[in-house]
Amino acid sequence: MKAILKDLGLSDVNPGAGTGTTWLKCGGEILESVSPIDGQIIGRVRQASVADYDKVATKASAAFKEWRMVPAPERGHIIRQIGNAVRARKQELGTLVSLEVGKIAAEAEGEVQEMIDICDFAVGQSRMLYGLAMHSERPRHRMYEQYHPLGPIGVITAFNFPVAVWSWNAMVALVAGDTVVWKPSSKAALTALALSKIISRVLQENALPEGIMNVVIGSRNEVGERLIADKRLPLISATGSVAMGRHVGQVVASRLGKSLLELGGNNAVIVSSQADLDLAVRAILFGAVGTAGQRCTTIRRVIAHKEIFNPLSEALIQAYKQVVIGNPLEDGVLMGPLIDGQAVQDMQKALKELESQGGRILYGGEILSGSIYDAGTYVTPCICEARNDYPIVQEETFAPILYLIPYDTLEEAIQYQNNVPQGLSSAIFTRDLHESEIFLSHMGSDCGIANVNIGTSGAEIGGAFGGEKDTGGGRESGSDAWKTYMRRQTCTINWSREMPLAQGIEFGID
Ligand code: UN1
Repeated sequence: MKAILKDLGLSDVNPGAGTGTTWLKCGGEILESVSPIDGQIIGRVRQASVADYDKVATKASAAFKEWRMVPAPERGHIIRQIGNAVRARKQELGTLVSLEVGKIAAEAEGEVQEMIDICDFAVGQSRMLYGLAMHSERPRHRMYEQYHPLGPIGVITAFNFPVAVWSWNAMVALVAGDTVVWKPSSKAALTALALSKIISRVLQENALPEGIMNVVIGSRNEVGERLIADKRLPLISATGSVAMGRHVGQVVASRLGKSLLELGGNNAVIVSSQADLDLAVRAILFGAVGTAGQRCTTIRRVIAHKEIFNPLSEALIQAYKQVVIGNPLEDGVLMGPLIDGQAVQDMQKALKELESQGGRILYGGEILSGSIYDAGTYVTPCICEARNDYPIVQEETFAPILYLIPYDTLEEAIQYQNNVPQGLSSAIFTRDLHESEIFLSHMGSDCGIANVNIGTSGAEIGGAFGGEKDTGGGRESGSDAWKTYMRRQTCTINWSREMPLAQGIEFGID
């Protein structure tokens, strides 16, 4: 462990604020990064105070003036180097992610791969920051739109994707000509520092000024509040719970800033009587148990046709029984610990509520004890029978709890699927074209992501990622999500020697 930390440039106590090239002597309290695998302290961070945050934001504002003048393809050239540097450290970064948040190695490296992929995407985007050209209604006029860099951007990220989700925002913001102030989750502070160090090296090698890529680790109540209220940051992109996003959205809106919110999901898979059940079981296993149920895209509900409800639940229980739970760095382990003791308690509380509301646990849900389990936060993944309208089913519990809900008609299934406050991801398993097209049509899923014959999680970076309703409405990562990180300008140029007005208005003196 020590060797990996050293290799990633981390020491026993690390400064919690940096401007890309300089690390601040921070004035906040010491934060211990505790591994959920065994409760051991991995390293420490001297957190940033509000004053430290202010210094960083000042640097980010100053650097924006320079970074925006670097031609976009040149910015892409820097991002290519960042992507290559991360490629060279993929395994070490993956291990740190496993140690800090408890993901199994394959998934931890998978999210580092997401960062590498978004870097490649951003390099390509650097030559494709296109605006449209329109035909003016006035003679000898030219009209077009262009996209300019927006400013220093605030990025708040959650513990569960400490590499990928930040990079979707940060790499796209960088290519857009923005500077970034990143406030990562305190539960994944070391991963954030390791990434920041990799990027610092690239920025330094290219003799770029400080303030382009900044990180601030500090308390949510002080540093977080200051960041979201900071008028210098025209856009705040925040990933996390609905409650957090509601607050961030309100504070940012009150200063008329822009916010990009990627909040909770309550993702369902409809399994039709026409489904390939084997395919469905494999997808549900990964979607519900992967990352120990701590993805915003985790499958939380399976809405199963009555005809296949019993065989499907039997097959899922058999599959769940084979899940090896343990140290996420060991071969063969499919599920690591939950992030912390609070998450274990939240899961237990949700299961109690389910039972009091009339639901039934079919498999799992225990807290594991004995040997390695005692020092960590391990549970067995859980399958329950439930109804969609139970209050607990309407909520996102960030744990591996899967609710099985029977349905009769596709119309009813879609109604259940949509009848929750959240709207992130959704899927249908069917071999019937008619059913899948209904699901994808405007009378179908109301989510930001809708899949056929694949699960709800594991989205590719090339698509726009995000969801509707309480999920917040933001879109990040691929497609045209880059536009959120830029300001659009409509330009009209008169190359005639006349002054015609739009709408044919005559106005003036002879
Ligand atoms: C999240 O949980 O916040 O689609 C993001 C997925 C991953 C990202 C999840 N690519 O599951």
